[in-house]
Amino acid sequence: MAGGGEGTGARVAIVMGSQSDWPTMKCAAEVLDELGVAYEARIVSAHRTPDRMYAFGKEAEGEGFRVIIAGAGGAAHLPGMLSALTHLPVLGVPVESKALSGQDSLLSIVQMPAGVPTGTLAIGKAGATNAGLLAAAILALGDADLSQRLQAWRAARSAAVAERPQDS
Ligand code: RP5
Repeated sequence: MAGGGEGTGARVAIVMGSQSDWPTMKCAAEVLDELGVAYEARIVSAHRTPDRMYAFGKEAEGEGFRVIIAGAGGAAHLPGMLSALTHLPVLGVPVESKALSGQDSLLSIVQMPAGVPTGTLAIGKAGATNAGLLAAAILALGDADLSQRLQAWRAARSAAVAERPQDS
């Protein structure tokens, strides 16, 4: 894992409401690894550990983070609450829930009141991967080397798409 501890220079925080969110949120971590972007992953629950959430939201910028990726499922209040606590950009990932397949997560994250923005990604692993890519794109605005790596990553993805389908 890139980053991995306080004072390591991680610019991206990946936070999630539960250990059970990690298989989804790991997709953000994996793409950041591929792009050489340091991150730190933590469990921060809006409901079960509200004091931890408050402290993280207030201290994130001072810890050196520049972008927060926040994933949660069900009554997914973590991304919006963090948006209320920090001026850093917050990218919300709706984790696919068992009861409502993530529709609850999506609606809990997306409909923020004007003035408290939370970027909202797709439900599940695709959203987590894209949150990682968006975090990298935000950081790349001030990092020419990262911008080059991101463009190369995107170009490689395009090059990997065959022009014609084949029987497997
Ligand atoms: C949310 O409740 C978490 O983000 C998770 O997606 C969901 C279920 O959590 P667990 O009961 O699996 O810990 O707070």
